[in-house]
Amino acid sequence: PFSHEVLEDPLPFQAALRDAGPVVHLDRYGIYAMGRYEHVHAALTNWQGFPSGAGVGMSNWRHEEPWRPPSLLLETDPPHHDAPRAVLEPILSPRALRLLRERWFADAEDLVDTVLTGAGDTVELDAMAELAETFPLRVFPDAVGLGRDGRENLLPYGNHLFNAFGPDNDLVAQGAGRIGELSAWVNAQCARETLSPDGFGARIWEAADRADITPEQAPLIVRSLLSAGVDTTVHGLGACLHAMATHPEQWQRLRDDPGLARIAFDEAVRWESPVQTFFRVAEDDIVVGGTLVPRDDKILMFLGSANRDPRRWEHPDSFDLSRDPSGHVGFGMGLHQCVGQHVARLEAEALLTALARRVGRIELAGTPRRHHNNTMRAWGALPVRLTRA
Ligand code: OVV
Repeated sequence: PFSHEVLEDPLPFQAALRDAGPVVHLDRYGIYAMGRYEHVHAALTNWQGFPSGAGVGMSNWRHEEPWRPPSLLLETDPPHHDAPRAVLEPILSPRALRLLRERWFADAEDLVDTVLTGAGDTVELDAMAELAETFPLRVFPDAVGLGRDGRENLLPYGNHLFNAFGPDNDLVAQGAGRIGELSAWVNAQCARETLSPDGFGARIWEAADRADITPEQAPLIVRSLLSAGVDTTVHGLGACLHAMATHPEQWQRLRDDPGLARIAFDEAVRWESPVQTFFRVAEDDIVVGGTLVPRDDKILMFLGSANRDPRRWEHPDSFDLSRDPSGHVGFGMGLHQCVGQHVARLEAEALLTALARRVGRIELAGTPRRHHNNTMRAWGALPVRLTRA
């Protein structure tokens, strides 16, 4: 699953994985893998049987040292998981985000106006660089409370982190040279003194004042925002823009009813699964669909494959705003399900609404280029032509 051929187009591999059985052994890595919705969903909602505390990447921290201090959210199990999760959830809740909604919608309109300015009826641009990256990088670091300097470190840090969940291959080697410097910057942003007093980061530190978490836990929870909150959203938006550029009838539907923006984003997350995979470990010998998974072995949960499983979805490969995408596992499932999903949806809703108002047509203006990452399904370049409404 981590070869460049599969990263370029994972769909044939995913179909083969699902058809081979509920659980498949990948001899090359000595791991198990699940590709069907039913079993992925069941495993994700069984944290006792398939815990996260041995890491959610390929390497098993019962036997190997983690490359960075583990995440207090992603890479832990109850009871340790619960206080950090309980602190972060209300900070990122739909209710808390109501305060950001107007500003983010205005920021999205500004950005779309800027990219359309000066052009005639049409403008050609790279939708990754100009929209999918620019918008999250404009609104999210401000919301966390970061300073101005060094924000360009966020994407390469996340890119390496998501590569590091996979095998120790060329992609990890490419990122290894800069990761010391990038980690030092990220870690410095998590200190109380570095964060503005009115962002998500400051809210996390206030939880330490209330002793809901310890002062040692606070910076690591801020680190989770910076780790999981940027690349994921960028590639979720990229997936959505690519889907729209290749499905003009769905773009028209969104233009006719911008209230579909959230459905459009979730359908894009199902269709593309920007986060393709996470691992779990077998707590004990466990039989899944007739196959024994031995205690301590790592199992790859193929979220992207579950989201395209024809056993669960009608016409899984079609991007269709009339389907109900809820139940997709693109944000995970169970007690680790993405705590930032409401932030991602709000960013998407703001950008898609602004585009739907001003852009009559979005179409490919060249061949898009994939960006290969061991965990993310991503575009490196997405040349599009926008036609003013
Ligand atoms: C979901 C996710 C991805 C990467 C990092 C983290 C979480 C984290 O908590 O650091």
